[in-house]
Amino acid sequence: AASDTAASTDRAKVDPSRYLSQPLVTEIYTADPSAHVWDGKIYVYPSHDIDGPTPEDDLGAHFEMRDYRVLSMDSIGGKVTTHPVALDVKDVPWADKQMWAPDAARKNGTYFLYFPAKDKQGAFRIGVATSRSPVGPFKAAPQPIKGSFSIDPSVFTDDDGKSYMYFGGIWGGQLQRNVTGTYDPQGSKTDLEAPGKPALSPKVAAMADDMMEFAEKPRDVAILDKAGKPLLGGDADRRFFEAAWMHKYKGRYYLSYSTGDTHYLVYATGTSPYGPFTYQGRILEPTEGWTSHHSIVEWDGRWWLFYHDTQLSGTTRLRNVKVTELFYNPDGTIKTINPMLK
Ligand code: FUB
Repeated sequence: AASDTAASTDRAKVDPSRYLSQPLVTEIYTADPSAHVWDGKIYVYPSHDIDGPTPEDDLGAHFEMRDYRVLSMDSIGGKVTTHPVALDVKDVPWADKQMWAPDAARKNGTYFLYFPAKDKQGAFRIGVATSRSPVGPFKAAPQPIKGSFSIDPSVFTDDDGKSYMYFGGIWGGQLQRNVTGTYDPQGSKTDLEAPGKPALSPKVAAMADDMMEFAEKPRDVAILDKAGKPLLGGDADRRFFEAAWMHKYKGRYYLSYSTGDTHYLVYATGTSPYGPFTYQGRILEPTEGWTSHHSIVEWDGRWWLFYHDTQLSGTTRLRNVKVTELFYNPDGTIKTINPMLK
């Protein structure tokens, strides 16, 4: 992610009452919140940001996270508990560094933590770890998920019980280095470098019954404009960058994601978990800090957007997670949220 420390530090001096919502926790820095409701309680699986020594660059080398900690709460607006370390990179045999945005799932009483990390060759892969408790500790599988690559896994379970992993991210997320299915360290640094061609797509794969593997080769998730044409690589305000999330509202599938260098959270809708999805609009205008990453869940009959900004630190690498209510229009479109109050 590009450097914007000076700009965001200035914005951090803004009166806190101008923010739409306040950080969920202040004792640690957290980002990329994946929220789930299990047994009436809300669990948030965030990245755990730390202040490492690496300078900022366009590939996010400054996001040097080494472990995960789960947050939980009985209600939105209620007390938030920060749980002890759920998984440390030193306990993941294949992983070297950069424990980026995770997600979790539950099946038959087992909780699954899915996480990206760089392996010893510097390639992002996606790992899985299990626990009998939603807050861990989790035990990592010895190898990354076979056939996995890139970053930002999120696992959606449909009404029929079938689960799908969405994943991928360009630039530092390395999707552009995996176009052939094999990691190419010499591949393009950022994207396809073809602004007039279809943008790189997020990936989706159905999960095997045991939730430890893909049941199929990951497929491209097509994101189309209203005319049915794929969004192009040069369409930076709308094309996929990272942070895919799937939710279902009134029978329709909503794929939401970050546009990265243009800092929007946007969404596209479809009639199947595999897509294609038609671009609809923005969910969240740019927040403080370079990255934007979110999840959407229903709790107590209302819909909630978990997101992050850099209110506490004013520094892109040290983020804090937040939550705000999400509203739909009668036609199923989502009302755009401005994270800063006017
Ligand atoms: O937290 C590290 C990376 O920054 C995530 O994987 C991206 O989605 C972005 O938020």
